[in-house]
Amino acid sequence: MKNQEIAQILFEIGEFLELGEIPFKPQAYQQAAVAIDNLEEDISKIYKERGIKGLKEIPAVGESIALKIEEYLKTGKIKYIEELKKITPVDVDELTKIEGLGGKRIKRLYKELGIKTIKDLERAIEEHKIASLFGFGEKMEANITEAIKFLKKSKGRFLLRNVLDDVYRIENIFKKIKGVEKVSVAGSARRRKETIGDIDFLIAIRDTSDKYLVEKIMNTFVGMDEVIKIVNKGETKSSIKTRQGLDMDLRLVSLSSFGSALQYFTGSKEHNIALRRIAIRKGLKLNEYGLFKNNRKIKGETEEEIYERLGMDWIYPELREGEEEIELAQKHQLPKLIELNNIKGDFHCHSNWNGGENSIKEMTEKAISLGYEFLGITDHTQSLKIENGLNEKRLIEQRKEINSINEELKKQGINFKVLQGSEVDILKNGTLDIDNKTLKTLDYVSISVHSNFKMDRESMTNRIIKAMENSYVKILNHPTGMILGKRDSYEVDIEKIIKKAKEKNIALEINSYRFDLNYQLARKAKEMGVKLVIGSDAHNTKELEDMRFGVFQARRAGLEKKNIINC
Ligand code: DGT
Ligand code: CA
Ligand code: CA
Ligand code: ZN
Repeated sequence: MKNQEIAQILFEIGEFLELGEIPFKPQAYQQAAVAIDNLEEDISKIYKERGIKGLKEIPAVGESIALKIEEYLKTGKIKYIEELKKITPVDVDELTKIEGLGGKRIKRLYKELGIKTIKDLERAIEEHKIASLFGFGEKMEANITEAIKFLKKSKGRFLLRNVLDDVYRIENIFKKIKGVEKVSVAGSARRRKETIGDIDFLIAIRDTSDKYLVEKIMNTFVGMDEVIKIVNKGETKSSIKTRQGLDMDLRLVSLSSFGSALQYFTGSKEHNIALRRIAIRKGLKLNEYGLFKNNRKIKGETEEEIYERLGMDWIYPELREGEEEIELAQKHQLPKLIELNNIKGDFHCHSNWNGGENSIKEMTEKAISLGYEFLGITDHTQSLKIENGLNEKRLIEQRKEINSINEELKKQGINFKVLQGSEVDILKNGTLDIDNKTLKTLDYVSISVHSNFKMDRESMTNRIIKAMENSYVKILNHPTGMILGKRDSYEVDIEKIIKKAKEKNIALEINSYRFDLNYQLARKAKEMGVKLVIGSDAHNTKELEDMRFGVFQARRAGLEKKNIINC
């Protein structure tokens, strides 16, 4: 789907317009961007079926924006943004990647300090000029400093969340070519790693000397809409760069080597090295072309036969990080990993009672369409003032709405239950911001740290432990505070937290948006006998589908159905 790409570009236009003195317009572009990002339908399909008129039916999209979308769908670019870039001296693309910097602030930094690039910004920070800017202050200067560091650290890697649908789409393009026998993504994307350096595709055909077919496949690859640069085009390997800046490799092999090539290019490198060593010990040689004995190929067509010949079970790609997976596979003790369809419901989502965009009813309908049996609504509580968090009184009102939806479902004979949870804020001193009398009326209580991140390790640990003492608490959300690609975790003794979770029978959350609790920590929790919960943290109906990314993370941690409470 082109939705995300288009939303991104409209958003950028909005940011550029912010820099000029054009009131009203920037918001129009940004509102349209949000609406398109949230669309369930494929925007190209809308255009194909209903033309400009269909586009204008999208909220916030008027004539002029609709025309730009049309231009993009037809030509793959929007001239307007190139023009804007030319007349704007500021590197908006780069600066907006800094968490906390939007169009308005970038504009002020430019107007008041002449900042055009991250380099300029770093210099200004060194000279301590940001803090003294009206409305910025010490705190924001510190935050920007952190954000720049963060950006540099994660440079060049993409979130799996932002590329996986493209991967599926491209796989389908290849599958449609006549003569293509097998198609798979390999590399870190197949291992479902949360960030991806580049994407590796693998295709098998019967006869690699079929020049016509080889040419057709490679042309299809380098001719895809999103390609802006052909890095290399050959007969067995081609590489391209997409408009987003993502690199993709395609390798073409014969069917008889597909298994060994898939194994090799799936990696990880560490896993491959360990596997090759085992082959050598058995007097064999393993490479991307096959498994060899005395230079004679004995296996290669499937991964399964290669692992089997090496004396172990086939290993899920998600586990191939060169840790304990090979030993477990040799002992036939690999876990049976959790799957998306094991998930019976979601314990973490938001409605329009506070930060969310959709009503409880809409969220419920979406959850039913996902095949769930329950949905827990966990709106934020009162301390989160910007999000209009719920206090005791509003929680009681919300209960009425949830009850009436449940009655309606029952009347219609639908086996589904909406639960009233709450994402209760853990205050600085470790108390919860909702009284026990009200907590008792909820179906379950989940708790989160949302403020005062900069505490020392001991205070933060004690703060969370104290909150976990409350006997209504069933779930600790995003226990480390990390948001992948945006924010590091706060200082905390996570082992102590895991122990406490075990003692109080509290589930720790794998958050599908934040990737908080990386796979190592989730695995540790499992080993310590703690239950986990996968939460989408959806703020609209579409984001409920992000559950799948939490499931990937759980699989990387080696978790089974029985380790996860929403199964
Ligand atoms: P990425 O792209 O940084 O997210 O990570 P990967 O794992 O996709 O790495 P990539 O794209 O460089 O290579 C794909 C796979 O190919 C990798 O997982 C294992 C294999 N591979 C690449 N280079 C080497 C190597 O030097 N030795 C071995 N044993 N395997 C390699
Ligand atoms: Ca890769
Ligand atoms: Ca690669
Ligand atoms: Zn939340």
